[in-house]
Amino acid sequence: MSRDIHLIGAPMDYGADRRGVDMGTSAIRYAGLAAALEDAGNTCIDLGDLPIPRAEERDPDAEQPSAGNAKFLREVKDVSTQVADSVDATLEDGAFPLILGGDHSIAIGSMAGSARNADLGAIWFDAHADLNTPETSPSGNVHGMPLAAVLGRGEFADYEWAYAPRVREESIAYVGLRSIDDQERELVRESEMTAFTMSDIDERDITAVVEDALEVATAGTDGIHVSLDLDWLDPKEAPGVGTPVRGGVTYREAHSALELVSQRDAADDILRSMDVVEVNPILDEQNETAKLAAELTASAFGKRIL
Ligand code: B3U
Ligand code: MN
Ligand code: MN
Repeated sequence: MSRDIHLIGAPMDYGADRRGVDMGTSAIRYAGLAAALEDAGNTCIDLGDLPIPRAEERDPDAEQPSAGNAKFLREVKDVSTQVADSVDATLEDGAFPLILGGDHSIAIGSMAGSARNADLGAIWFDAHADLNTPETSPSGNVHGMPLAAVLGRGEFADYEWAYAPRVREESIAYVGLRSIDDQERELVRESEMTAFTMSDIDERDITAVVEDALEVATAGTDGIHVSLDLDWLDPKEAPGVGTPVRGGVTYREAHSALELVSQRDAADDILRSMDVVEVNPILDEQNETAKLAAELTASAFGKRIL
């Protein structure tokens, strides 16, 4: 499936604890993403970065909307709205929105925009469940909450910029979970989402797990969102992330997973939007994690060895 891809940069770090993830958009571009996508048979237009004020420029006295323990909610709202509008406009143009982060809070806007005019499934490639609400979050960092936000859980039910009613829990599949907070574990267990942990990958292998995840996300939906958090990979492969967790997927497993997504897309035209998040160049080694992000994205868009 050859696609007209529009790159949307979201240099966002208000959702994470550590500075530097805002530079992920530049690092992934520098790693050759656009050329890799074109080599794989797509066209690619870079829409540039959305205007997101740097932490140093914000007004610390400005009032924040109340949402328990969620930090920088005003900034998150602004960025989510910008991302959602840009994703929606790209889809209206008949192009494919590929959003570069930035921390994982940008997925609120990616999914909210992608689900404005469609029933949207999702595959969440991540070490973390990202299902905390402001009430359960141990950190207050919104990058640990994007799924709760689009599902309208807790206080997010009142935020029209976050809650995306056309994303249903039963159409979301996690792949590769291995770090979940205590209260969040209960939320995942009680939810209608399908959660494939690293143990499932150990037992069944990546192919079987990703095929099942594709079934979950495509059944009864108009298309799927793929959210690729680079901390999904083992830190040996992807050191440049803010919250590394040992025991992640290998380089080969990661490519294999995204190739499966691409093969299914070639057959059934399932992909609607994708984001690539949590690359932190300050913590990276020689831009390796950004290069990996670019390579894996190319695999999702048709790159093959032969
Ligand atoms: N679950 C923790 C940690 C975390 C979530 N996502 C990332 N880290 N990248 C939290 O803060 O909610
Ligand atoms: Mn995440
Ligand atoms: Mn993560």
